Formats: sequence, C-alpha cells, structure tokens
Amino acid sequence: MSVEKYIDKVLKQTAQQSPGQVEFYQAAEEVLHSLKPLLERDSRYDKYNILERIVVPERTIIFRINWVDDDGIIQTNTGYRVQFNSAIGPYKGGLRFHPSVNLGIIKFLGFEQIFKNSLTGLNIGGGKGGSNFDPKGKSENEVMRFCQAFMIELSRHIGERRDVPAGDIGVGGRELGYMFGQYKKLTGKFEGILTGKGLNWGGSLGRTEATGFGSVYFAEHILNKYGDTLKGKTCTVSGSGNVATYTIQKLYDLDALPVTCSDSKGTIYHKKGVDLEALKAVKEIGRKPLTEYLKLCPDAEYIPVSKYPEDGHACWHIPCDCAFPSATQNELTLVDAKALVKNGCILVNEGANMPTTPDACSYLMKNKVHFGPAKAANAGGVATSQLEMSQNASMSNWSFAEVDAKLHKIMKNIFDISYETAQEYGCGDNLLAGANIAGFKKVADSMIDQGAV
Ligand code: NDP
Ligand code: 2IT
Repeated sequence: MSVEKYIDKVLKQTAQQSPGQVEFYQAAEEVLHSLKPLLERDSRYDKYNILERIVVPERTIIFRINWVDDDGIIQTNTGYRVQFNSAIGPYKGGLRFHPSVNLGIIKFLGFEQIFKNSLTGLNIGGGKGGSNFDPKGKSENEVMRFCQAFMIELSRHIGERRDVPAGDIGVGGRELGYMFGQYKKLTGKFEGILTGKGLNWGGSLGRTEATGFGSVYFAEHILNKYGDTLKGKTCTVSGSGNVATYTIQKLYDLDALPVTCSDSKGTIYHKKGVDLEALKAVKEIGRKPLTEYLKLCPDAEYIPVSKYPEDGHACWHIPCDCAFPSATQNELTLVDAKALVKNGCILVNEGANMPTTPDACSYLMKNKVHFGPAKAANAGGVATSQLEMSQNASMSNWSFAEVDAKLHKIMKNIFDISYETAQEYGCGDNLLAGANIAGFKKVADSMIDQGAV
C-alpha cells in the first residue's frame, strides 16, 4: 500500500471510530499528512501499525462531577482525562475548563501534546483533560467546590510518575491550588502531581511566564535564521490570558511593539503599545472583560467581536510585522491570513494550540510568511512544567535565571531540530513538517522498542 493510502486509511478509520470529533480529525490530518516523507523512507512505522496505534489514546477517562452552587443547587459537569501516549514518559498536559470542552477538543489537545512534549527533548508523554465547567461568573467558593469535586475523581488516575496535569484555558494558579489541596486531603500525600503550582507549595519560578516567553524566544530564532530580529517589529497578539500576557511582556523585553490583545468579547488596539500593567490589572488580577482596559487607557481602541466580518478576527486585520495567535483553536482563518499577507506580515507564531485553520496555514506558507507551529512555538510551558517536576523530585528550587536559561536552551533546541528535520526530509524551511516529523519519530521509535503494549 502506498504511504498516501496508508495515511488515508488510518484517518478514515479514526473518523469512523470517533464520530463528531472534528478538532481531533483536524489535528490528526495535519500530523499524519506531514509524516509522508518519513514514512516513505522508513517502512517500520507501517509494519508495526504505528499510525493506527498513535491515534488511539491509551486510556480515556470520562466522569461526572457534581458540585453545589451558592444557591444550594446541585450542578453537574463532565470531566475528562485523556491519557494519550506514555511511550517516552508519564502523561503530561494541561486541564481546560471552558463551556466548549468536549471529548473531541480534549483529544485534539492530547494528540498535539504527544509531539510537543517529545520535541522538548524531555521524558514526558502526552495527555490532556478538563471539563465543560465555565469559571466565568462563578464565585470564588463555587470555583473551589468545583475544583474539589473534579479532583475527587481525577485523583484516582494521576501520580508524579503516572500522569501530571497542569493549567490551560480557564485553569491557572487559583484552580490548581484548589485541586492540589483536595488531592492532599484525599491521599494524605504532598506530591508533585500537578505543575503550575504556587511558589510556596512546590511551584517553579518561571512557569507562569514560560509559554509566552518561550513563544517569543521561538519567534526570535526564526527571524535570526533569516538575519532579522524582533527589535522594532510591530506585533499583534490575540488573547489576554496567561500565554498572551507573557508574550506581550517578552516582546517588550526584546524591543518589539505589541499593539493588540483580545478576549472572547473583543479586541484592544493600542497603537502606542499595550499597557502591560493595565492588562494584568484587568485580566490576571481583576478577571474582568477587556472593556475595563479602556477605562485605564482611554486612548486605546476597542473592537467588539460583533463588529467584525464573518470568519474574520479584528486582531489579524490590524497591520503588523509579526502575529502571535495566543487565545484558542481556529482563531486565525483564511480571511485573516489574507489580511495579514496584504498588510505585509512576515511571521505568524502560534502561542495557542492549533490557532490557525489548515487553509489559513497553507495560504501563509504559500505567501512565504514564516510560520512557527504550535507544537514547537508554545512548548516552553510544558517544558518548564517538566523543570518543575525535576525540582519536585530532587526537592530543590532553582532561581528564575536558572529556569529561564534552561527554557532558552530548550526553545533553541526545538527550533534547531524542527528546522534540521525539515531540511533532512526535503521539506525546505517548513517548520510545521519538521516539528511533526521530529516529534513523531522519537515517540514512534520508542513504541517500536517497547513492543505491542
Ligand atoms: P487563559 O484562560 O489564561 O486565556 C485564554 C484567553 O483566550 C482569554 O483571553 C480568553 O478570553 C481567550 N479565549 C478563550 N477562548 C476563546 C474563544 N473561544 N474565543 C475567543 N477568545 C477566547 O488560557 P491560556 O493563555 O493558558 O491559553 C491560551 C492558549 O494557549 C490555549 O490554546 C492553550 O491551549 C494554549 N497553551 C497554553 C499553555 C499554558 O501554559 N497555559 C501552554 C501551551 C499552550 P476570555 O477572557 O474572554 O475568556
Ligand atoms: O498546551 C500545553 O502545553 C499546556 N497547556 C501546558 C501543559 C503542561 O503540562 O504544562
């Protein structure tokens, strides 16, 4: 069977066996198609049915979460933990709390995580979890009770050598704290079963900043390869959560000018540069919508999502040199990609997971826009999570400078391996193909070594 037929067969089986999981098919299609040059050179992956095996999670846990709201009413949500692949280490990946969460979304995130974690060069397998719980509009006590209820079930499936969850959309220090406390209460053990922990109770310096900082380091490496830097570049950033905030911070450190941020309701365009302190005060500390930013910075412009043409997102229609999608999946569409190219954008660097739709991605590449793929560009977060695990295991605490230096090195290695693998497999400077092939190869080879398990 030709490689193309093999890939199509596996994708078809995947769709049949997991109906309705569109985001998961999207992620699987992107990865599997990009493996073609590798599969053509090495028949072992076909011989050992690696594609058939890698698209099926090792274990999928779905559970009911009951919790009591402030009015004394029992609420019910669904919880997930997809333990996707442990060939190279314990399952590792975040938890997402958002009303849109379903099995297909958790599977796409878990699937991406396998290859991302492999690219870090560290021994971490791939997993992801979460719930359709919406933290927005909930009281502090409701969030706490939900997190405690979630951990009652999750605690049975995690462990520092088994599965180590962390944050993602809607899950940050606050939620991780409530979950950690509950785990300790249930088991009587103080263990590094989560990362992104508070600094007083086992967290690592630099983990909060890591995804955003790492994303900017990656973008800088891309530009450096072509004799350029971020210095003086006008940058658009979407999102206003953990990844977006620290992307903006690091862009300033490298003398770039971030002019936008956004949330699910609208975009802030601040031509003279996003005011980082105002942004943190509104979102990170205040947990308020971005309209509040205007009260602190009346010279900024606010563009509500309702004002924007279908399939377009305001952020990407504002002229920029470099774009950093850092909010959520499929937030940068073909309409947006065309606007970016028209406005002279030279780089799109994915801080979020799968933020660029496949047609937008092809359009950008065809038009010679440098493209930093999510698996590589946003891997700094999970890599620093592993640094937190290392510190927990050795009962040590590293300085911010030590962690940041390691993050720097890891992001450089990820860039190098993605670039070199693309070259080696005849994919030119296509970092998406390079990252997918390099990430896959290490996991797949380990699966072959470990036999039919
Ligand atoms: P946060 O919850 O901190 O922030 C998410 C941001 O994205 C918020 O501004 C939110 O707006 C916005 N957003 C979420 N969903 C939507 C939507 N459907 N439409 C428009 N805007 C939306 O999450 P993170 O910053 O941690 O995560 C952002 C992205 O980065 C995700 O794709 C995540 O998977 C990825 N990522 C995160 C890592 C981490 O370490 N945290 C590591 C690697 C990747 P609002 O405030 O209105 O909800
Ligand atoms: O998508 C991701 O890589 C994360 N949400 C971070 C995972 C982690 O374990 O730190």
